[in-house]
Amino acid sequence: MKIKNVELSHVVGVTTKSLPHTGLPEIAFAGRSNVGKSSLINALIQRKSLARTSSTPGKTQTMNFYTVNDDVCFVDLPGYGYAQVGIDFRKSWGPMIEKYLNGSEDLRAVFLLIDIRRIPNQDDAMMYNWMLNAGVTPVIIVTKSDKVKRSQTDKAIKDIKNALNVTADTELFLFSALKKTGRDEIMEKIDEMISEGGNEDD
Ligand SMILES: Nc1nc2c(ncn2[C@@H]2O[C@H](COP(=O)(O)OP(=O)(O)OP(=O)(O)O)[C@@H](O)[C@H]2O)c(=O)[nH]1
Ligand SMILES: [Mg+2]
Repeated sequence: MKIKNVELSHVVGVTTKSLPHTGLPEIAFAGRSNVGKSSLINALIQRKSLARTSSTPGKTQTMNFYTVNDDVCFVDLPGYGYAQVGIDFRKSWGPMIEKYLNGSEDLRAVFLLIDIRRIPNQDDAMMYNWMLNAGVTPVIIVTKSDKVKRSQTDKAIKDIKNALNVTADTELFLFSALKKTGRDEIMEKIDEMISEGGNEDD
């Protein structure tokens, strides 16, 4: 997919009453705070900082919908698991994200991001198992691959797969926002998912 135009088309906060109906295939980006969700979206859409990133965890506090070429919508979700974010926010995000994940008619896939240096925790496992149960295509993106030596990459991936107990058909991509490793492969996967869209009921 060639990126022609990108627009922040919807912002959903905890007080937003109804979810947007984009009518486009949606791909949501989930994962712990600071794992690199917004950075991955920027790399995919080839914009330096349309999705706001920060070295302080808890930057994204709303669900931000980025419409790409009127073909697909990327949904940047607030990260989970960061205690410093006000407790009220944390309480309300759970239901907000859950409502979206369970209620969106257009959700095509969820990309679960895992930091290459961290063993997935309970929240990650819950997210992954939710995807399997909901019948949403799970894709794992191992982020910040530039942070470990190449000789340690295979072991890190193996540990992540083991901790999540991944199924054989779960796809996994290695990604670095710094080096853009994996960007084109992930985009190809997205293209594939979008074009498969019409045959869901087969
Ligand atoms: N070295 C390196 N740093 C990265 C990479 N991806 C993201 N970062 C850094 O990690 C920090 C967090 O990135 P974000 O993209 O804001 O993370 P997020 O998951 O959107 O965080 P929240 O919105 O707080 O949930 C930033 O300082 C990024 O520059 C990467 O591939 N390599
Ligand atoms: Mg973010």
